Amino acid sequence: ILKEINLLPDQLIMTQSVQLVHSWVVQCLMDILEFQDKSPNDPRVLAEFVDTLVTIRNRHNDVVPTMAQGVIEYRDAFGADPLTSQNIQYFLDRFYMNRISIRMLINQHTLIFDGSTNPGHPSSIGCIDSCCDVTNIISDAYECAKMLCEQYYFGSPELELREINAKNKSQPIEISYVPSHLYHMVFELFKNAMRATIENHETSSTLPPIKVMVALGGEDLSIKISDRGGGVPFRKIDRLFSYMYSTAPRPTIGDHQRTPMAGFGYGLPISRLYARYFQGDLQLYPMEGYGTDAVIQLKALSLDSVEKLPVFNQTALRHYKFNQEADDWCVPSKEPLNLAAYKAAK
Ligand code: W6P
Repeated sequence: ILKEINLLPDQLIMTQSVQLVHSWVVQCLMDILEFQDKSPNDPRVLAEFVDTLVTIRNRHNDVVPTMAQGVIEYRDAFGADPLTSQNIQYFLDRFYMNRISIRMLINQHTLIFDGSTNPGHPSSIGCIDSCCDVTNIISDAYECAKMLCEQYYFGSPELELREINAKNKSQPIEISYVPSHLYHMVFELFKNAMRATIENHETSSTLPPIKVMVALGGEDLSIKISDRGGGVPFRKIDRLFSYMYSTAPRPTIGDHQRTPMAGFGYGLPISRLYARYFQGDLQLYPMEGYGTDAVIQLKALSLDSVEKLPVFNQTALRHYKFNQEADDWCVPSKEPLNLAAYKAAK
């Protein structure tokens, strides 16, 4: 990742924010290297290692808003050209995927080396729940989004939740998963769905409910969250996932008290990374004028849920170096529409 940071546009690397994040990454590498000659069998070394991991985790708490600050500084100074946007998108998807993985490993290690088991969650090993109750987490995330929504808008759409467990008709839907990841994704989608619903029904007295469908099949667990918030033009969907184009207000670093309702900017792309991290995905299907379906696909089988990580190789390098090639599809709007009129005008 350090190598990839160095391939970013110079003016972005030079921002104070990216320098800061870079220094954190370097420091963490050095902290970890301290342990290369120490014995993992010595309990004091293990305790010291847990302390180091906790220090590392805390040091990186504000990476996302800090990087966002750097991108905003760059965008304000040099504009948002599609090429740089593509580079930043490629980099941040990989950088944040790496971060999700490392934080998950740190959490796993600190929870397990803590020595105690979690009595409330006998099916959990560290942060992995082998019987993660999907519907339960969806309801919790809905309730929390609803509270936020009511603070902002003095009202909130109802939830209509349906589920089908095709594997085991009468059983609750359970998969092996990291509950906090699932919560993060559905919470983000609920905030967006609620905001769209309310802003699209400002003049009406009733709010259409948010409808959620959960299905467990032989391979996939699918969650569809449908709102009637008027949708988004299909052309603009990519921007909702863009680190550069998402019109986030300047994030306040260190201020975790006031989380904005929706539109922090990085909620959707990072939620999609959580889904992809265990080989799933998150997609939006808008119907402009009506509403939006947000669909999360996850692997139902733990054997399929293997982590997805970036590797730095020639292909990655090429993404940073040679992505300014010509388009291999024509752009119809830039061609003369009516050749006769075009000639007459000339
Ligand atoms: C919208 C925009 C959006 C993003 C994510 C999830 C749901 C929705 N609904 O209108």
